[in-house]
Amino acid sequence: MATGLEPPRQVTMADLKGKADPDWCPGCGDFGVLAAVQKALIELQIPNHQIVTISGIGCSSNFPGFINTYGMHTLHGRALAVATGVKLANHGLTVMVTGGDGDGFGIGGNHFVHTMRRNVDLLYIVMDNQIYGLTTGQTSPTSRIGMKTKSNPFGNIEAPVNPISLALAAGCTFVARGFSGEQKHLTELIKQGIQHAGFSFLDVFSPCVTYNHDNTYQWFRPRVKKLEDDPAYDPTDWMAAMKQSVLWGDAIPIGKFFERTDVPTLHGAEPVLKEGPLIHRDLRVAPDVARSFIEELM
Ligand SMILES: Cc1ncc(C[n+]2csc(CCOP(=O)(O)OP(=O)(O)O)c2C)c(N)n1
Ligand code: SF4
Ligand SMILES: [Mg+2]
Repeated sequence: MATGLEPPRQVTMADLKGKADPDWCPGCGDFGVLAAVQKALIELQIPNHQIVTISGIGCSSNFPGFINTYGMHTLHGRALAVATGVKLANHGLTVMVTGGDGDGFGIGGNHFVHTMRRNVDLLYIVMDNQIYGLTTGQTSPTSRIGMKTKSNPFGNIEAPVNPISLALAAGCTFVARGFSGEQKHLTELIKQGIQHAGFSFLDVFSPCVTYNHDNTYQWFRPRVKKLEDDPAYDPTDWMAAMKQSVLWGDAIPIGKFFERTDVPTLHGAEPVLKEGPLIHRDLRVAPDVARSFIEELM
């Protein structure tokens, strides 16, 4: 018989397993990201009723369906706007946004920049496969010059977005990059991103094994170098982070590029939220006040 005095139950993988199994292609990098997120939530012991996972549209954006938290599968490129609303309505929740490079840096590029400058307290994980996976292999904003895709059969001619430099320039307060082939390292970055008070951006190399035959696991593995392996690297140094962000070639840095903790979060700066989350407040308007508003507008 339950007495109500039992210690809180441990969060386990069984709690976080989604009701639907992922329908990603066998070998898709997104499996590694899902496993790392679940592991991070278990290590942090955050109960799933306190988590909301929000996405846009894409293979990667199907993520909320595969994890047992509250969630919303929204519109292409609009997940960050919805997540901002969720966080402002109840800033007691852990809010994660999950999506792809097309969703986040193409159609959602505008929201990406403004959500960072507002320092909305959430973790944004981009499963960056440098291609549009769901729509069967078109050029994305992070596809390299020369890459042949369904939409650029003679090779991409547009310079790619550099998500890390862009995040640093937009004032993002936590900027990191992971690789789905480096599970332990990725899990650690996810934990740090959740714990950071402010906007945490995590770009993850998450290979699309079906449509991107250039940026494969085999291509990334010898190139990725962990910033954490260099004891001289200081993640509070913005200039050093910017310098690392432009490196691409035989050595590609992964890890925490930058973090600062002196910027207020959007909900922390908003005077209306000082008394606590809106969700716990009585926001009803008294009938006489409502009537006077209506009369003023008539
Ligand atoms: C407004 C709108 N425009 C275009 C589409 C078609 N569309 C769906 S997903 C997608 C791109 C997905 O690429 P990405 O975000 O990189 O995700 P991935 O599938 O690679 O994980 C596009 C163009 C759409 N659903 N809605
Ligand atoms: S098409 Fe690519 S991104 Fe989509 S599930 Fe398959 S491997 Fe993953
Ligand atoms: Mg993609």
